[in-house]
Amino acid sequence: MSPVTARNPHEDSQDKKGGGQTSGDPDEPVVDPMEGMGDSADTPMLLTEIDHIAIAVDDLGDAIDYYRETFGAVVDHREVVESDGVEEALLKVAESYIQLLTPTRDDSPVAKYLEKKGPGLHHIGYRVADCAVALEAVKAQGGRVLDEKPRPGSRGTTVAFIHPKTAFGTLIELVQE
Ligand code: CMX
Ligand code: CO
Repeated sequence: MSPVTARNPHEDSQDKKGGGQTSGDPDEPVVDPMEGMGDSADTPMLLTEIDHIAIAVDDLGDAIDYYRETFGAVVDHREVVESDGVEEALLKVAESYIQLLTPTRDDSPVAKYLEKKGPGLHHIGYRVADCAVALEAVKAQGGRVLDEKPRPGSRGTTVAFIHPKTAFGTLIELVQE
């Protein structure tokens, strides 16, 4: 029998060693192969797709060239979001986007990020059916949010950002198309 089917995840096991995935080393912690695998009956799945992966860059043109020349990925949408102090270029990958992000002014949060960390992964946008519902779900779980209410994002979306502190260090954006 495979390790995944070997044990009932709901059992209050005194004998986890019998079913968990181990190397046989008695000192190694037992891994529950079913952990996180959809046994939470009361939490509906709110994420419908990866909307975008945002990458902070110093020079938007250089980054666009890199993606075109290396991967043949081309710009699908370009927009300045003045209220956020950023310019974005969206490159479509299947139903998701790579969002190349650059600051439009010195006090932009993305300028601060680049100064501190240099170019790189900035945030992940998870697509949701209803941004307000997803945001309330985050708050109900004690998650800290950066946007108390959904607000306009780029290309006519409605978005809200979640504080990375309560999201395992990742800046998360909820995106409703
Ligand atoms: N990764 C991890 N942590 C980050 C982070 C990142 N990329 N960016 C910010 N943080 C941290 C900060 O260090 C700060 O931590 P502390 O509270 O511990 O000091 C915290 O997150 C809050 O950051 P902030 O910049 O001080 O908070 P603001 O409320 O001023 O701004 C946010 C929050 C998310 C709006 C801003 O940081 C940002 O990223 N703006 C750009 C938004 C954007 O991409 N707009 C494009 C349009 C939207 C879209 O459609 O994608
Ligand atoms: Co984004």
